[in-house]
Amino acid sequence: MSGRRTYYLTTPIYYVNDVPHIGHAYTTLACDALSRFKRLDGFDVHFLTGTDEHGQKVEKSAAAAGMEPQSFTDKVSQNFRDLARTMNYSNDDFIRTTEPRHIRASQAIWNALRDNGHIYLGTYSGWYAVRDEAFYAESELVEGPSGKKLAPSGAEVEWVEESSYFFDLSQWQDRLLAFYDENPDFIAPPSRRNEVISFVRQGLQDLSVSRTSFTWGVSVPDDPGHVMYVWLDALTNYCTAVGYPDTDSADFTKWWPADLHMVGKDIVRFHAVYWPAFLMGAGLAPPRRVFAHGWWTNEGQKISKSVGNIIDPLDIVARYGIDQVRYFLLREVPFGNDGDFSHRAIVGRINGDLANDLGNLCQRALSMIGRYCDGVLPEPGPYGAADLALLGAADGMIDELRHEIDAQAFNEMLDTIWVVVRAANGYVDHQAPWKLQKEDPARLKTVLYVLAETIRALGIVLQPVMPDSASRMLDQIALAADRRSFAHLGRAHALRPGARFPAPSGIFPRLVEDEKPAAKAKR
Ligand code: ME8
Repeated sequence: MSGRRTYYLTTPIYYVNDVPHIGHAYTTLACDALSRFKRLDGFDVHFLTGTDEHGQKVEKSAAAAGMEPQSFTDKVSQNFRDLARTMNYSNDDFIRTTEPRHIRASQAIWNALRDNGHIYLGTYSGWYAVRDEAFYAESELVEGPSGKKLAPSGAEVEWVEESSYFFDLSQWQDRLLAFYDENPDFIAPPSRRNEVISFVRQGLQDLSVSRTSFTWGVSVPDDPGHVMYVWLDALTNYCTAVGYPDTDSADFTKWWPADLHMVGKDIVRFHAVYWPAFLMGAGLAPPRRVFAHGWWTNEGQKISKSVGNIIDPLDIVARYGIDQVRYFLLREVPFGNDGDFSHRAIVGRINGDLANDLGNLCQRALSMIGRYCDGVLPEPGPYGAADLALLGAADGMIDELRHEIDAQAFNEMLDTIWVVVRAANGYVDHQAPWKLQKEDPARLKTVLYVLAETIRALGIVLQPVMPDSASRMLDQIALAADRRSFAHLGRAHALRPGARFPAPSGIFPRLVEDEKPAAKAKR
């Protein structure tokens, strides 16, 4: 474990042109699980999310809605805050790029870049995709079905010719390549790292960082006819939130550089190429790591408003339950890969992993303690090999989990936990407490105690992914709230025999596959 005990992590700030969907929910969920894990592991965590409210795309969406950009962004930004509540996110801050603290920080980073000689005035003529808020070289464009030029993302491009300030990105190729070389963990997973390195190796062009053909943005200091390029403004949010431009402040020195920027693979270039160059240009340290996860499709199709197949996280939470959705999203797909959302798959996970494996384990063990021991945790006798094996596996999980969370391998983390869940179910089958009850009451006590201890370890390590259900598991073994951190894992903090457990109740109900969807959640 590293000596550093603070952890600063961020989600992308989401555009307010649209309502939140499963993709946005996913990135923030991953950060939430990571934040909760680190807090339980004794870290001081700062978890940031928020909304990206400037730029041409938002300006156009506001106009289409017949609203002023500010009132439009106020309204849509609120949807993202509501999502945070529904999904049980534990973010410490929610930043909006229209806030005064952020406008101040964006102008300050501009000034730092200009003072350090990295910004000059010129004219931009080239291709721009409003949907991506990105400039593209002619060579990157592809021809769409109707003969129109498209960005590699499929977004339409338009020709832009206007006065613009530029950032001298072309000067950063060697420094960036050296930085990637010295920091092999900076970009993950490796496929994204290779993609970024080959993009930078091909050579970089200076980047247009201001626009004059619209006004919805942060004004360029000393030249208010220009607004800052929305990505320079947006990326700066990560610094704003921890006190930039007050670089000597307690907050900034405590949290910067960020430990992790979590993003989707669509925006890796902005985070792993432009952002470290901007930061170094402004005399600031680059973040420690950028993880670019994969893309969710819906029943095999790309999720898009025009296809009309957007998955509203509020709907699936109302239908399946919050922790069930949280578990599914983190368990189903190796983090970093693309994944497909299907109702069949989520029902399969809920019935298989949650109801059959974990739910059944808790239900069997706790109802036997209720029935055979009047709900009082029995005193164990001497442990045999099978008992020690299960207790050892439960205690031993945490080192592996730490390693997996630092690699953002959420699905592997859940696999590691499920190895113990399955071992515990196998232990119940082998030990057959229902027989011991008649044949060997002393041994029965040991077996039930070992199971309660295993449930304690499982409940503690499941809190980051399924906070409500895990805390209900721990309530059922009467574990005090102040004994639920990772520091309380292990035999030294074991449950006290004689503790009285409440009457057990099922935590993970089985779903019937053709069950009707529950009523739509209210926003
Ligand atoms: O890009 N699958 O905002 P955005 C997985 N404002 N993740 C998905 C997804 C999908 N189908 N769709 C979206 C922006 N995401 C900028 C960011 S940061 C300084 C500025 C997630 O609203 C994923 O994290 O388009 C992706 O990177 C992000 O939403 C894009 O959100």
